Amino acid sequence: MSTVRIIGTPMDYGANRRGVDMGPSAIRYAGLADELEAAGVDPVDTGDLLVPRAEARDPDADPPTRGDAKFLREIEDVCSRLATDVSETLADGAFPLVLGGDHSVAIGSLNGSADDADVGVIWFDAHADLNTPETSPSGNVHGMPLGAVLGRGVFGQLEWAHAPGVRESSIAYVGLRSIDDRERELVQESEMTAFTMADIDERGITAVVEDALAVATDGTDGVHVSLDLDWLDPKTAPGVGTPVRGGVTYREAHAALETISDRHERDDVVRSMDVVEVNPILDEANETATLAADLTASAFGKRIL
Ligand code: EXY
Ligand code: MN
Ligand code: MN
Ligand code: MN
Repeated sequence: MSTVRIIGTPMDYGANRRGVDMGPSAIRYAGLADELEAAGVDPVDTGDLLVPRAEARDPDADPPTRGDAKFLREIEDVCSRLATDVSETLADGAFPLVLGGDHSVAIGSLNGSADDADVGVIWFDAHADLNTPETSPSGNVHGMPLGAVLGRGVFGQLEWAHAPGVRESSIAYVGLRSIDDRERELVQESEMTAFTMADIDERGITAVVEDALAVATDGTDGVHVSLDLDWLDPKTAPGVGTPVRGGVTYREAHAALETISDRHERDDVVRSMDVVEVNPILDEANETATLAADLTASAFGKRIL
């Protein structure tokens, strides 16, 4: 039985709304470990990474905005430690499952996963998350993790952020529907593959995810799956900070993660995963965290029969 190491990363420095730091607790409370056991894996919860409270920041210290990225120093501190935990988990032969936290935690997960490997990425998200401090309209780093790992803009000089083992041509978006104007150009000019909601409407989720798997496995040592809960329609996943209408349904989301796990069972292709942007303050009776736990179990092989 394979061991899944759960690494909680209760960080909200990258988001524009507070509360996403409670995501790891909410997902655990929703029964993640039991769900994973039922899926046939051995979950080992390593607890939460220490994330200093924003309120404990010394008000006389340098301002938290560096360039046009808010809390970049704090995010560097957390992501550097997370990268070490993820790469050690892989070296121990276990599977790192990172619970966010806002999506900037993926800078740490991907730097850890691609520490010593070429890693493909499947990015389930309403958003492209490809900004840099130079292009971001908000300064929120949760809109920048892919820009960071690709070493775009100022991130090219930041070793903790840039992950050279992640190549543009090995990244596939699934479910895009909210892109800034500048980001649209960046996606179109890039070598990334972008499957939008329109592609899912036209072709169906299973065919799209199979194509995304083909992109992310081609010439790589394995795949990182990044699941942003705002990928789903807000009617199904209300507890997120940046909801966008027109997302995937409950069934489409399950079918997507089941497609990933079917492929993984055949070829052992998935090496790491993060589940991010669950905001319990904005949720309805832990519905979004419960969905996050459920979808994660589907990714690890839970089935109806
Ligand atoms: N593109 C916008 C920005 O960069 O501010 C919104 C980003 C939202 C990111 C969410 C978590 O996926
Ligand atoms: Mn995101
Ligand atoms: Mn998003
Ligand atoms: Mn790096």
